[in-house]
Amino acid sequence: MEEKLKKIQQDYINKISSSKSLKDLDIIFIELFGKNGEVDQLSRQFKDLAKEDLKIVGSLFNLIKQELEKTISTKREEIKARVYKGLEDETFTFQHQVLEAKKRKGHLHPVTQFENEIVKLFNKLGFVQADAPQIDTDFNNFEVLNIPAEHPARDMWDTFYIDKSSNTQTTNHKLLLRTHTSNSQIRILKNNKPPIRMMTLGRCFRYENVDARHEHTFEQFEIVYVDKGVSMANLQFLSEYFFKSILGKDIKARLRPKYYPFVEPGVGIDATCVFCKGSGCKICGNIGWLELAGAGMIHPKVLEAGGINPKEYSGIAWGVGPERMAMLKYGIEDLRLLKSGDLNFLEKF
Ligand code: FA5
Repeated sequence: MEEKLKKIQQDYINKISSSKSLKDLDIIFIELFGKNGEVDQLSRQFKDLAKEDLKIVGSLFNLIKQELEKTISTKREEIKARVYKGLEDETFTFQHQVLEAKKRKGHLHPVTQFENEIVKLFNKLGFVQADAPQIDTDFNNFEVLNIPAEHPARDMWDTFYIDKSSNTQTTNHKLLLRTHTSNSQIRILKNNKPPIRMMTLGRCFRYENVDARHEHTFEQFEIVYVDKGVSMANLQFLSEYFFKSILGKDIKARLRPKYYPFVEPGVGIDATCVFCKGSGCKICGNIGWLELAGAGMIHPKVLEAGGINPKEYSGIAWGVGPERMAMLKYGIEDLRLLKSGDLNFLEKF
């Protein structure tokens, strides 16, 4: 009986130490201590033993039983610790995989892609980027551009004003969300000497009746070109260069008189309608042309405000809506889709 006990002890110590999972240990525990298990069967044989033998075997039996129970419980803790650490590793791997998947699928917003294309195009002609703030003074956005308070042109560019109590800047001028990138003009003129070839890109805001072609928050791209002898011919050339490069070689530019207080003369610039190629359709209102930009010769008063002598230099300024152009380039029927955050739409680009 003693030998049998010692064999069981040795066999099960080996089995326990080589087990790999909590499930393995559960099986071993049942084999040993379950109903009809090794311990149960041995104890049933005790009744056949002599009293002296029972004393020896009984205490050995208890010792071995306790040892096996303890070995199982130690092994159980060891396996648990390993599993938890493995789980941490697995969670890390999972998070890593999610990040990798995101990296693979992400791409630039279609308007950003389009704007990068425009910037590259004008870089080629020597234009460099200038910056202007989205929150600006009434002075930079309107007054210096020949649009004093109460000027009727302000009605076209109503915007959102910043509450005076939250104005932490040291200016007495009203602060507002800029209505156009033309707020860059005075900064460009003041900070640079002719010849000047600069461009500004960014977000603008208007108190707008939102519809398929108008957003309250939208992008503009603007160029300022000042040198001796700059004329409307340069404007015509740059407009056509721009439209042909972006929308196709068969697209022409047309200048139409339009009033902007900060240019003289001022023009609206139309491109041949990309949908009907000029023959007239529903989208262009049967005109064959679509207005894409506003532009003109920089007003002498604005040049002077920027410290440039209008008798020596002349300049053109030109502002376009990249989202309106993207609508034409990609055949998007509603401008609002671009800022909708709708992935079904955005993933098409
Ligand atoms: C201006 O904003 C002038 N600052 C342009 C300019 C620059 C004139 C330099 C002279 C010299 P206008 O309001 O027309 O002009 O806007 C210019 C372009 O911005 C429009 O042709 C259109 O493409 C885009 N745009 C204007 N309002 C919106 C709007 N609410 N949503 C989307 N795009 C708009």
